[in-house]
Amino acid sequence: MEALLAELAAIVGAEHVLADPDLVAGYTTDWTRRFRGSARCVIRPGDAREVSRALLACARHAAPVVPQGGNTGLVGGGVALDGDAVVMSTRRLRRLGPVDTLAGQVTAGAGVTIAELRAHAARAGLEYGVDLAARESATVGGTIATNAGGIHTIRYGATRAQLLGLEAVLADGSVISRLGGIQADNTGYELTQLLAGSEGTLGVITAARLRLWAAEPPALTVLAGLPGIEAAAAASAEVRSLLPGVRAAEYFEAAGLALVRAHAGLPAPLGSDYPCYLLADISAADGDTERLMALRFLADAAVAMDAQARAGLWAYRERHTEAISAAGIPHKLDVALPVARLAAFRAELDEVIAKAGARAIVFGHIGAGNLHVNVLGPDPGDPAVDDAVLRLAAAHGGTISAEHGIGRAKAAMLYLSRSAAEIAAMRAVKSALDPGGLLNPGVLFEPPVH
Ligand code: FAD
Ligand code: 2HG
Ligand code: ZN
Repeated sequence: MEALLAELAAIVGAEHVLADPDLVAGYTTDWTRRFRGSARCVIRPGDAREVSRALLACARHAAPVVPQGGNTGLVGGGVALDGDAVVMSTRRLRRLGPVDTLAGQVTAGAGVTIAELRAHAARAGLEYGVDLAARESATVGGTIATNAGGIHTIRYGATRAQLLGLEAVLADGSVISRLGGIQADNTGYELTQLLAGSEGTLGVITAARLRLWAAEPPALTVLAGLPGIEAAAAASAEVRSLLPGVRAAEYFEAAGLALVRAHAGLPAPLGSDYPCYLLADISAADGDTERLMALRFLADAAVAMDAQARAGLWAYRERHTEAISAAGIPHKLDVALPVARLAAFRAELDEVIAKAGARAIVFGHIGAGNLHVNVLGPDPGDPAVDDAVLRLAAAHGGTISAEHGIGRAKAAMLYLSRSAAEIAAMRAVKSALDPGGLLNPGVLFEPPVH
């Protein structure tokens, strides 16, 4: 152990090797507090060359490596659970290139946060397509590794769709780099996309070349009260069919709203209470506002046009995650369903949750068919409710992870969404690129990986 620490200190500098348990603790507990572990140390390399040399040193000492960005992941993929591992924090990889306005692209280091990237693009009159409530901490590398979705997925796609190339270090220390930003490039396997969503199991991403979009005019935000999820899905579809500029279509329910209001001290958003709510952001062109106001479901709705009022409405949706965490340690089950199955899934979910003696807070990105089922009550170590909810989603033709990934939380249940043939192919890729199982063992696949 001492030998490994000395080697790592020689590579990244002693000040960037953290072994003091108090300092390491922040890197070995996840954002939800459901996953707590320990690590030999945390290292904070400053560039791809240091990442490469550090990976080789860890391999020589048989120390597994857990890549970590902002540690906002919600499936336990970025924290070391057993004390042998080395956490490799990418937060020092903060190079942020000038915005290439001709191509509408930018190169960003893996440790740049989404808030920094979005602000950088905005200064050039452009927009980065991914945004999420964890924006102040979530990193470029972490969002690529999880293929993060977020509030604008229905407008711009998930992180994958923003990705034109990346720089990454593979388990054997080799560096792959495609940061040239060439959009038309048919030269064999698409390694960039292979690493997107790989959750730190195939390589350590050190930088990325990202697509930027033309900034849209300030959006209009609408919050409407509705009688049920079916009505919310129908309202979301109605807005999208009538207006081209829908940037977000989000969903939450009375139980979540009550938690958020109590936690944040917010007033009721509308004159009456409703079972559920649709929050939509619309980049309205001339004439669209009148068409919007004519929509039937807007019987009781708040409409905000200026930034402060819009933020006020968004708080009811965006503060769900923190309000739930303040109430307990949640089981986070992030499913997506065919939109036509949402109502049936939601009705049966109540029975599953009642059987578990738990309570569920349900919200999400309804425009993408994505529901975040947060279950409070069961012990953090008890997977029974996870199993039941994910089985229910699979039975309705849904996926067990819409945007947060598989991580450690769902590795044992990957088979619910992927066939045996697919899992075998995925394991073959893992074994080819990381034959020693150096990177993030236990994430995505249950061990052993061979
Ligand atoms: P981490 O949590 O540090 O790591 C996540 C995974 O990526 C781990 O498996 C880790 O090993 C791997 N990883 C990290 N960096 C690298 C790298 N450089 N190279 C290789 N592997 C790496 N997610 C959504 O999709 N949509 C949302 O709307 C959303 N909202 C959120 C709101 C809140 C309040 C919170 C707390 C989380 C939210 N998340 C959301 C989840 C989380 O923010 C995303 O999963 C995000 O992509 C994680 O980024 P991170 O930098 O924190 O990564
Ligand atoms: C969101 O959409 C995030 O707010 C977090 O994906 C979801 O806390 C959650 O379950
Ligand atoms: Zn989400």
